[in-house]
This record gives sequence, C-alpha cells and structure tokens, in this order.
Amino acid sequence: MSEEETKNIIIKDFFKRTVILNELDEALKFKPDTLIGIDQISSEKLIENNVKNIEELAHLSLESLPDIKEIPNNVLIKWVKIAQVLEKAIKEKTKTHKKILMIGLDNGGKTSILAVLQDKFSIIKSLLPTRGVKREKLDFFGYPILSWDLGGQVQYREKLYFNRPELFFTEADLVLYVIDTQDSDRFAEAANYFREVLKVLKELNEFPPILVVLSKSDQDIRTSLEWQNNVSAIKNKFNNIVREHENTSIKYSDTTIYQKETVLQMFSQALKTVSDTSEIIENILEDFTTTIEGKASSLISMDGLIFGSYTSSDIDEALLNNTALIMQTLSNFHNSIGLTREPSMTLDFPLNGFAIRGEKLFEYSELKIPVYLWLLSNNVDLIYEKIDYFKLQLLPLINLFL
Ligand SMILES: Nc1nc2c(ncn2[C@@H]2O[C@H](COP(=O)(O)OP(=O)(O)OP(=O)(O)O)[C@@H](O)[C@H]2O)c(=O)[nH]1
Ligand SMILES: [Mg+2]
Repeated sequence: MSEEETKNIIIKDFFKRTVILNELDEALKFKPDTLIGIDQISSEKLIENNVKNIEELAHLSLESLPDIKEIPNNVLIKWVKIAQVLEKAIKEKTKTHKKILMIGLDNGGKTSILAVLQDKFSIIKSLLPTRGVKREKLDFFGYPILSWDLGGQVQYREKLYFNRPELFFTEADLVLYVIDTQDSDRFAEAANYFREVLKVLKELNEFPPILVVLSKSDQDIRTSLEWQNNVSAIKNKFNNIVREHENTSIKYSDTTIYQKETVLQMFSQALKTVSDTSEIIENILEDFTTTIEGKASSLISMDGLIFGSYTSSDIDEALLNNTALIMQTLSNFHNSIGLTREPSMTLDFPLNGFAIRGEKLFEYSELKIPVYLWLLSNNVDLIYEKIDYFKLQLLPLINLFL
C-alpha cells in the first residue's frame, strides 16, 4: 500500500461511516458532526458560533474558546485537539522518522536498554562499549523510529560530539539521558556531561524533551537505603542543573534490563511526550473510566507501548500497567506456541475486591499489532457497555500517535 493510501485509511477512521471522503483536502471543509464523537446538535451550536467546519474548529484558540452553553469546555477542548491533529495529518505529506538520542556516560546501560527493547536479550552479555555513534532504525511499536546511541567513552564525548555538535544534537525529537544508579562514584561526572549537553542544545537552539533514565534499578536493590539515597542524590544534582536553564524541564524514569516491562514503561512515558495524540487518548480514557466507574484504564499495544493511561491513583496505574504488560508477555508466549490469541483476558483478585480485564480493540499499522484496552475495576463487565463507542474514537488516534 502506498503512503498516500495508508494515510487515506487512517484519516477515514476519524469520520462517521456515512461520510464519503474522496479528496483528503476537502475533509477539512466538512461540518463538525461528520467527525466521530460530535453529535448533530453540538455541531449546529458550533456553526451558530461561526465554527462552520473542521478547519475552523482546529483554528480555535484554546485560550479563548467560545462559551457555548450546550458544550462543556473540556469536551470542546478535546474536539479542537482532534481537529488539529487531523489538519496536521492531512497537510503533512510524509511521515518522517522520529529521532531519539541516547546519551550518558560509558557503561551506563544505553545499548543494553535498546537491546531489551528489541528482545535481543542474548547479545547483552557480550556487548562491548559503543564506538562512536550507532544509528539504528527500530522495528518495534509499528512506528518509524531512528535511535542514535552515542557511545559514552570520554574520547567520543570530548573529541567527537562537542567538536561537531551540529552533527549529533540537532533535530532530536527526544533525548534519553541514561545514568547508572548504582555507580555513585560517577554521579558528578554524569551531571557534568549532562550540563554540557544542555549547554550545547541551547547553543544550537534545540529544546527536545528530555527523560532522565535511572538505569540499573534492579529489583533486589530498589528497597535498599543506598539505592534510594543514590536516586535522591541524582535528582538533586540534575534538578539544580535544569534550574540554570530556561525552556528546559526533565522527567525521570527507572529501568532495569532484568524486567522488560520497566524498559517498556520508560519508553512509553518518553514517547508520550513526543506524541501528537497521547493527550487526547488520555482524555478519552478518562471519559471512559469515569463513565463505567472503573479505577484505572490503559491502552497498550501487544508489543508493550502504553499509548495512555487514566487513573486517580498512581498505585492503581502501576498495578494495572504492570499486570497488563505481564499478561501480554504471557499472551505472546501462548501465541508463539500456536495457541489462539484470546480477545479478552481477565484476572480476578477477590480478596482485594477488584479484577483486571484486557479487551482487544483493534490491530494497527502494517504490522497488525493488536491493541488491548485494560481496565481495573470492581465490575469489569461494565467494560462492554461503552466499549464500542470509545473504540471508534481511539482507533484513528492510535494510528497518528507518532
Ligand atoms: N545490573 C544491571 N546491569 C546493567 C543494566 N543495564 C546494563 N547493565 C550492564 O552495564 C554494562 C554496560 O552496559 P552498556 O549497555 O554497554 O552501556 P552503554 O551505556 O551502552 O556504554 P557505552 O556504549 O560505553 O556508552 C553491561 O555490562 C551491562 O550488562 C541493568 O539494568 N542492571
Ligand atoms: Mg553502548
């Protein structure tokens, strides 16, 4: 299928079935209620307020939205964002690779993390220090991603990257700065390198989102006081450096290569900051979860990308996502030995008064990756009351996630 045809199909999914779409460009001139999720009455109210088509909806300013009694503000915001994503998708002709930079001292764990992400477990024990930059097109998650793994040995840092920064640090969509949480002797060195990286990015006028990856957070040491002190020390140092820079903020995520799900969660958190549609997906999940009185929900691809989650409690979210990722690993194993993939999976925890259910919603990308909606709730059966309605809204957003 050509890129144009693929795009046509993705865009069609935003519209109600009855809408006939011939030319992509004309879609922006359609009335608001041609979009899935916008009813006719709301559409008429929008038109009365001079928002006659999807393009005009996309051009509304979120800071000064019209006050329409019949349409709650949060709903209108969601519609504007969907219209914006749609406009961008229609006007941008080609889908380019997202560039992700892996930076950090030698021996920090960068190459190992990339190996885990691609299930290349067997190469980890024989990995050598990366010589210079290793560029790779990654074939996971069904999205085009280009990783630049910048070997961290001092000769490359000093003689290569900082000598020709424009070759390495430009046009990154995302920076993962990896630091070994077990190597406290080198925290100061890691912080200095981080400061240099921020300085160079600023000089190049580049401000990609940055995630600090707290690597080697192995399960057996996470509860030790020493490890916890190490993490506090790192955060202190890094937060202080960030404070010296305007336009820069960072987030943290810990990983261990011995639990793939930690790597998947870190990567999902990182990609969410780059995604065009993650925020809208999370709004829809919020809507869904509250409608059926659930405690938490997540939308996760079978290869472990968490598109979005909603919960009012971080513990519920961790519980749900960890359970879902492990259940999916199990499902992938079953699939690999020839069992049919179950479209619905439930785990009961009666003593704790809840259950977790995963429901297959659809498959996306040419790789046909299944996507499951996971719900943590006292009554997971309620998932069926609204699932079809929300499924229709989620599908096109998944296709435009990156
Ligand atoms: N305990 C533990 N060891 C890890 C973990 N991740 C990586 N390692 C080990 O750390 C060492 C260095 O890993 P690499 O992935 O080669 O580090 P790197 O950041 O790519 O290093 P350079 O290529 O020199 O920049 C290897 O011996 C890995 O097995 C982890 O999560 N836990
Ligand atoms: Mg390496």
